[in-house]
Amino acid sequence: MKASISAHQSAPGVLPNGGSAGSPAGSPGASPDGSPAGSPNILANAIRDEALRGLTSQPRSLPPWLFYDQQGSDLFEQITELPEYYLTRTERSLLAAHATEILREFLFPGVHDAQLPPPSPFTIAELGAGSSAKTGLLLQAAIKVQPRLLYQPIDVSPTAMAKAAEALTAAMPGLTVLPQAANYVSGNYDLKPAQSVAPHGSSAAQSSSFSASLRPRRLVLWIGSSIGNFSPVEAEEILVRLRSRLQPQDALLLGADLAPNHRKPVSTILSAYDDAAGVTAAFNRNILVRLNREMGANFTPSSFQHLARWNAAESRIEMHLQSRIRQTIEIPAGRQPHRIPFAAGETIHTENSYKFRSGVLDDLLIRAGFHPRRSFQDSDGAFCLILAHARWM
Ligand code: AVI
Repeated sequence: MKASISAHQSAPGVLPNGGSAGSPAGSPGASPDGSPAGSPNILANAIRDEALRGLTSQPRSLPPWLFYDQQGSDLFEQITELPEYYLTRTERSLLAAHATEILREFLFPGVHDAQLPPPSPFTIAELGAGSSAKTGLLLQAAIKVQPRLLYQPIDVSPTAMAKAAEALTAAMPGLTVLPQAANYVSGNYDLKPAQSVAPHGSSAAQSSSFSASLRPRRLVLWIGSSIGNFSPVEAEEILVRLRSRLQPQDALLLGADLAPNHRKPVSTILSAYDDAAGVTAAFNRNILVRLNREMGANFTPSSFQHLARWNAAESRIEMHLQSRIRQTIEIPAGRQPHRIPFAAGETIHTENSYKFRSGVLDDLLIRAGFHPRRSFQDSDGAFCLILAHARWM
């Protein structure tokens, strides 16, 4: 069987090559995937508008999608390998341990028989797929169930997806990868159904009854704790938009970082966002480097200190850049530059990363039209994968 990569025609809301670089795997996005879509000019204008809006408001802020230029995406990849950043490796080990069970529950919800009927044809899609780093584990298990499989990664970065598609198809004969360059936050993406296939050797009459019971299904992955980079309201909107594209029997696999507990204290979470090697600090400051390059701003990145704070009331890590000194930043604009004064100690809020209680995730999924069926957690209760089917509505 030959593996193949197909290019998807541009959906509305597509970032051209040279737009924002790869969103984090599973990610990314956040948005990492909240980045705007359109031509390079639209992107440049969006950077300028959003950066100016955030920097001139009180408290000052910058949108986290600005992290992910090429340099920021590379730094994020390094973060995922840091000893302190438990999220990626924990999610990867959950996928490695439970891929078969996840697929079984997706295809045969609530069925515990040892003998299972042939499964419905299915496809796998992924929101904010980035480099699809962990997805291979699930695809490998899926291809054992269905030797010809369609995988539809959706991401703002065509380059990250193209690289991933090449590696995945080389490793998995029978896999077709159909990348879609789109911003999943806006909901402008397309989820292709699997082809309805009658089991081999069935008659025409049998195949029509099979196609009723073996309705093609879609499994959509939103993993990598990307949900954590959105406010609860935004996260629910993204889930509602996804649900509106699904049929009952389709399902979502959600990967989320969990709230602190006695085995994962706040200090563990804080270290994941303030590592000893300073990679997260460089990732945070890179946003200023990007504004200098792309808007002609005159930030001195080293005059801003990286801060990671635990906000218990909101159950989230906040990243800030704190001005070490009193200073004024200038951003060119026509004849008069924008002048942005900073007091010593004043911060720019750059990112939220929400940590969830599992009940909160279940409630969120139910409100968005899903039925959470199984949750998989590591032994420290640090991270979870939730499989949720689209509910009848
Ligand atoms: C992409 N996202 C899930 C990461 C997170 O953990 O919130 C982004 C990140 N920020 C700092 N470190 C990693």
